Amino acid sequence: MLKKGVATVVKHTGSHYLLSELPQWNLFPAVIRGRIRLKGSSSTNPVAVGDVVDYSIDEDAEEPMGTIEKIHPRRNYIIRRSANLSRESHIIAANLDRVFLIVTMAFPEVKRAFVDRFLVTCEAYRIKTTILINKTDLISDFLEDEMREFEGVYRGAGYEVIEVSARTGENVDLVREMCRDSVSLFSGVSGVGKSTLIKAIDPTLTGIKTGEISLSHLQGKHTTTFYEMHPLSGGGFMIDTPGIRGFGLVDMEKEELSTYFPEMFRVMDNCRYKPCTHTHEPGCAVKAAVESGEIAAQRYESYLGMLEEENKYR
Ligand SMILES: Nc1nc2c(ncn2[C@@H]2O[C@H](COP(=O)(O)OP(=O)(O)OP(=O)(O)O)[C@@H](O)[C@H]2O)c(=O)[nH]1
Ligand SMILES: [Mg+2]
Ligand SMILES: [Zn+2]
Repeated sequence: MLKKGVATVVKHTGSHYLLSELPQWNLFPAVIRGRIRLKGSSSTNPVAVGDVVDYSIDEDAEEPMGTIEKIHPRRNYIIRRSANLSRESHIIAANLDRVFLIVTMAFPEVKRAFVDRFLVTCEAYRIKTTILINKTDLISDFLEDEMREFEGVYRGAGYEVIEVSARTGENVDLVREMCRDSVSLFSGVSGVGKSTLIKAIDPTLTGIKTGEISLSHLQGKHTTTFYEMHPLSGGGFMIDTPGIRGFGLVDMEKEELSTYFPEMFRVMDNCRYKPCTHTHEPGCAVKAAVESGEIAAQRYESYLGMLEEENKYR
């Protein structure tokens, strides 16, 4: 008999998708009917983990394989440009309640331009984002200063920054609590400990692979290769992702870019000219806030870098 229903995409294996009727966890495979295309999108993946879809499945078949008939409109999503100067984009995941951006102070070292790009994309889709500084068990006196400075910059901008350690369990209970009753996503470069942290949050999750840090490059080895949602025994669902190599912005008007920097958004109402690019205009409140130290110079420079990059694409 042909059964129809609504389910959430929890994994894309390359050849097919795995679906589950959340909040139930009843995995079954499915493929896309024909060529579902996102209207006007150049995305390389029409269906992403977290997508809610209509499906049909012949339950009497020997090896039932569902068909994805339709993708429901997305509440939000995270998208990045696939490679530098490419027009193609990749949807990382859709319909998220919260994103955790995982960084480490060393092994691998945090790249702030990457962090800022990532945060801008989350702001553009109004996704609540929390920064986790993992591997605090490795923090030495030298890194301690850098960590305090990092925290100052991002807390100052308005973000929640939490120190965690998958190894010692520091603040793991807190993160587990934040994940309850929601769909969350772990993102960050390879080797920051995304998969290790998920296993710390829910030790019953076996079968999640973690990788060593390459000692010659002090980087991760791209251990996780698929986007995959996991049910957490403490409640909620967590999407583990492959380490991101680079993060290009997609679909952003130059005029709106500064509104995705919360600390600029707070003061830009006082700029003399509107719209203001916060570059050359006299009476710019953002530039004044940078000069007074209220806005971190590093964040402002990231903003200028993104503006510059947007110019290249147009
Ligand atoms: N000292 C220390 N090491 C950690 C911690 N968390 C993770 N690691 C180590 O970091 C390395 C990489 O961990 P993974 O969980 O595979 O990293 P990942 O972010 O999932 O990496 P990709 O899947 O490649 O994107 C492993 O050797 C972990 O044991 C931590 O809190 N402290
Ligand atoms: Mg991983
Ligand atoms: Zn301005």
